[in-house]
Amino acid sequence: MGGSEPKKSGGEPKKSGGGVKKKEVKKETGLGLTNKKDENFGEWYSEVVVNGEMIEYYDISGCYILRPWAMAVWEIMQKFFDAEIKKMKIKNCYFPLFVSPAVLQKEKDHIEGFAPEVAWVTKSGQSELEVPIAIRPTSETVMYPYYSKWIRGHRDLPLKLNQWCNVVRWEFSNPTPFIRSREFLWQEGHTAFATKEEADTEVLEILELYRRIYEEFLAIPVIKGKKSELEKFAGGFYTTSVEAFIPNTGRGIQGATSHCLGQNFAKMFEINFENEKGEKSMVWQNSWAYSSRTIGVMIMVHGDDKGLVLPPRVASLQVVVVPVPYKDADTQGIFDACSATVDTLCKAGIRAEADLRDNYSPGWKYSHWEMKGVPLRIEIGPKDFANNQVRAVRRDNSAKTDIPHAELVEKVNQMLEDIQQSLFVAAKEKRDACVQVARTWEEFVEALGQKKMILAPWCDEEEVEKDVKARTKGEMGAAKSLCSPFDQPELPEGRTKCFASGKPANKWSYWGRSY
Ligand code: 86X
Repeated sequence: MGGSEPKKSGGEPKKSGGGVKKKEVKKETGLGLTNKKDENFGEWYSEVVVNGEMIEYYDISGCYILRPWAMAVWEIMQKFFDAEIKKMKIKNCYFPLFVSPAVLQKEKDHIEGFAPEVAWVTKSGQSELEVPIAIRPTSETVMYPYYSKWIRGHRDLPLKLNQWCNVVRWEFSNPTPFIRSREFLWQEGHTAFATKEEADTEVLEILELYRRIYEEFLAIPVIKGKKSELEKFAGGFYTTSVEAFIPNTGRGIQGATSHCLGQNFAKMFEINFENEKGEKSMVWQNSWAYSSRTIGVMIMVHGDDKGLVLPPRVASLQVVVVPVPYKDADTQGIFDACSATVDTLCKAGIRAEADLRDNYSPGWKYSHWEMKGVPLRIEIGPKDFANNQVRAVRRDNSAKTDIPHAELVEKVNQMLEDIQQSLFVAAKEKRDACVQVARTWEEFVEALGQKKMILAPWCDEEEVEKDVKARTKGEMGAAKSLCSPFDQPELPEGRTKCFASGKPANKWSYWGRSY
């Protein structure tokens, strides 16, 4: 199992771990985590993705099996995003997985830096292919030749396409399930407009959908902003992103990107049209994507020492109902009450199931569903049964509430809402506690050492960012700019100095180590 490359953390499964005590607990129940989130984050993560049944490790390093429990989260987000982009008149399509070398090379300027990550098919059976074929790392070069063909006049615009697909980037630095894998799932949107204004508007509309995926579905606070010249997509005009933060590692993580490509690709691929005045013009393009990385961020932000914690809106199972029979109780009555409870909840549109297996104890089932992160557990024992009530236990804070059967749907809906909200608030408080304003280099270095995300006034010069990277290089990786937030604190004109160069600052920017 696992790869052959050396690993830093969180990447591949480890054979052993934990002390004797923890192992004993594990033996008793067959459940539980041997690593604690705050003590050994990387190991905790590798363990939780497997024990929570999100991932199975595969025999190719950097490739992971997405189990139904993870795929369901992906599909819930997909359903939302797909419906929203359809409202924007964006249409789905599917382009081939394979790219000819000639087409891949067309965009050689920005491919150059990426070339080592491109995977190639060189053989069929035992015979060498005459021309090796690349596997798409992204689809600009695959799609844009056909944009050139399909766009002739202004009536062909805008052209707004999206595809849900997999891409392959043969990464060499420590692979981590969901966060950095060699194959991943994403949607990639590629749109073409007659005017810059239309393109600019769409960039922000899509970015808002990405914010909503993180904040409203995954309950993760993000910062919307613009990437620096060094960190933007080199082939594009400007890059916007939503940035999340992982408090345990003190690293920022790019959540999704929405690029305005300007007319760079239109030039390369000759995507021209005749405008209303009969003149030849070049289209303005955007591209945007979010990937299965979203799921990894969710696990890292919300998971705890008992396992996954799924926000209700993305949980394929929102409520698990567990019977708690006693020797001399009416076992059949309790089991029937569980089934009836599930029926009532499902009819109200709540995703609920009963765990009626008779070969596991209630305690084992509690641990199992806690490990899998189900937001709410309902227990029905003899006393609950007699009183025509159920006991609800929240996954996020273990709070217990007795609910009379008559109020079941109303109360459960309320609790799920509440869990969703609490997870967001808790994540935001934790994130905010990690944000540090730094006005000088000394403050910056100190905050970086404390695993903070740093908000600093900056002169916005590329050379200065390169210098920051060079000066912070080390075992943990260099610091870089994460984004310049759209929501800018006040910056007194001419009186604020850049934290790194001492030159006049012209914007606030977030900085930190990142994934
Ligand atoms: C950059 C840019 C862009 C469409 C997006 O971020 C949104 C969706 N694409 C992707 N990028 C590359 O262009 C790239 C190219 C090659 Cl050849 C590669 F091996 C890796 C890459 N990684 C990122």
